[in-house]
Amino acid sequence: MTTTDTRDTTREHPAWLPGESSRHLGGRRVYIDAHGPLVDTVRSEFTRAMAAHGGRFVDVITDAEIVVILVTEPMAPNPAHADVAAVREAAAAAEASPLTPEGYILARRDSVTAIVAATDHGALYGVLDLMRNGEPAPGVRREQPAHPIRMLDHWDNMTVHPVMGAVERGYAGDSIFFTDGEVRRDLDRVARYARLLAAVGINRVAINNVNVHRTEALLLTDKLPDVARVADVFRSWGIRLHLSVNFASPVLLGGLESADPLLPEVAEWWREATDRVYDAIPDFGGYVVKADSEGQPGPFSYGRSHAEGANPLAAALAPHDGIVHWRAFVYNHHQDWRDRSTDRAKAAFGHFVPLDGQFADNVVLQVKHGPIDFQTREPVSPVIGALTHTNVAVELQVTQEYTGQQKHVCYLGPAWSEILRFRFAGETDGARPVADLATGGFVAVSNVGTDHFLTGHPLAQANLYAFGRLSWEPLADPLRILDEWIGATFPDADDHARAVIHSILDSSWATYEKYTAPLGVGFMVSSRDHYGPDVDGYEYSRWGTYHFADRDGVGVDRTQATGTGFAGQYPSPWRERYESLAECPDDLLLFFHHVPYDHVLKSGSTVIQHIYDTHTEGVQDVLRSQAAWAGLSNRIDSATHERVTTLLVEQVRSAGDWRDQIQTYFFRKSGVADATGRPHY
Ligand code: GCV
Repeated sequence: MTTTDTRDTTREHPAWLPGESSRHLGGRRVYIDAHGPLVDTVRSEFTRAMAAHGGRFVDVITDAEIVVILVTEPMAPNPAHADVAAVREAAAAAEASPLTPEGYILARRDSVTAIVAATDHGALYGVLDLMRNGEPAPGVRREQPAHPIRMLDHWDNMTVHPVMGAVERGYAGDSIFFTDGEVRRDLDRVARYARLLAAVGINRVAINNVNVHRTEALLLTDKLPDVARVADVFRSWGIRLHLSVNFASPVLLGGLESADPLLPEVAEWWREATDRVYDAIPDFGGYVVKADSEGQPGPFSYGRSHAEGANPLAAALAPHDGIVHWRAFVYNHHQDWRDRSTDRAKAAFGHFVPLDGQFADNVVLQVKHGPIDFQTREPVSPVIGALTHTNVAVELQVTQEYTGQQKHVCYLGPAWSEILRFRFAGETDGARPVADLATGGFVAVSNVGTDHFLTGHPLAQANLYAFGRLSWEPLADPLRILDEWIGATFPDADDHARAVIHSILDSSWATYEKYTAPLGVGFMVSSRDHYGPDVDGYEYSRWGTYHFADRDGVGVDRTQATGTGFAGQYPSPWRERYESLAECPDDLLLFFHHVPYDHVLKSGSTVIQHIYDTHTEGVQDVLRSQAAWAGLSNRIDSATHERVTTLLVEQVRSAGDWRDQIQTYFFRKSGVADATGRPHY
């Protein structure tokens, strides 16, 4: 079955912005008193919208229906501006509490919409808000990002990698940046992607895979002029380009004998290479480094710590305002399954927490949200709570590696929201959520490719949208964000159609969880491609991802009392909660405990009956979604309807496969009959 459409001859789906021009900007009289490179982008959006829908620029503010102005500190009183109520109110709000560089105020009064910002970046974001959401409600609304770093990482390869393809863990066609070992000549699609990203507040993009193979290593040197072309495209949308680099670059590219980070010639190589990057790309964002992880080289080869490894790269970037994103995904991937003392979940804490305070100021430690690997359900990584003198970015995965690979509907906004709201100190007054601990911002792995819908599954666009919006406003309600996305993406859909789309997506993560690995135990996926069930697929492997099911019970004992001790990496009260069988939340029970099948959950069900029931329910949920979607056939565009219809057939098949294999596996292991009398194989 073909689930992606990589024809480049047709324009891709417009997603949450109108493809060519915004009808929200057209047909209006527009006054712009602002300047800067990003205001040029704003002006050209208005020009295109006016060509398509009418409207014109005016010279006198009192003639305007849309006003875009920059305010400075202190604000120069401009009597003409003060005559327009929307402007007056927006400017007063800006004066009362100064705008941050990317912030803006939207005000609407007497048929005039005013966008007031302090920089061209803020003005761009204000106009993009208007394009996405249409006219604001009467009144004054202030928007500003919670954090200045809101970034997407691409795992794109330049050549089709024999195992991983064009995009590692990509499910939406080929790379939009690279083809045949080169940067694409035609970057129109990148420009449209950049516009979409800016509209949800993304301001940094790393364009190549963190697994940096030989060809991709050259992006840092020989291929720089081509990288600069991509950076030019992103720049007009206020997005800085980053590169993933190979830690051994001084050897691979520079011909040095060693990449030992403490050797002066190695530090010098990084400085010179970095200076050349900035000659080509003055606003270059920095490096992403996966070191000593899954075969990538790193400082361990030279007996150096990760801080010693990161700091010379940081020193090379610092004079240019660049950042090193250093990934904390470091663990032993040659584990012996017989060895019960090693626990992959504990690895990152062990490597990085002792180094707290040793990283340079422009190093951001990029920590996956959970201690294992983007599973459907994991506890929040304790590393995020433990580092108090290191910049930490929370890494999420928009590409659905373990959550249905953009063949299954799985809206991840609610999952990310739980992570961002998690409080290591418990529910006490003043306890800070993860959203506040992310001093290095938010990063996610993108889900985009050359597919017509950008994301393979049209409804997977909602995940890209939600990541952007949550990185701007981490405590926003993910279901409100979902409705925003539906409104912007299906502008012509009636209320019924919008409600149906909402109902299919809102609980789709919970549904996916029901029919896959139970109660937080994780994996149970095919080890070949991480798609579909294979309960023992990783059970005797070297990757450290086990469930330990036997005839009596299932789960990983990570307690301090009798298990690996991982629970002890949390501060109180979570350390005690996770340790205690009675207090551990049901949805993480098998992540922390090995329990007998007749263990009674807080829900009142036994573990085995929960497994039987949820797997049946999960498939029923998908069947309901399928029926609901079928009812939309004449209510939304036919291309989207057809693609989702095809994918739902696959989701129903795959969910049924999961249900049958999981139920059968546990029935055979435990010998416990299903209390409802359901037959198992
Ligand atoms: C880019 C998981 C994925 C790998 C990925 C790795 C990482 O192990 O399966 O494909 O590599 O995470 O995040 O570096």
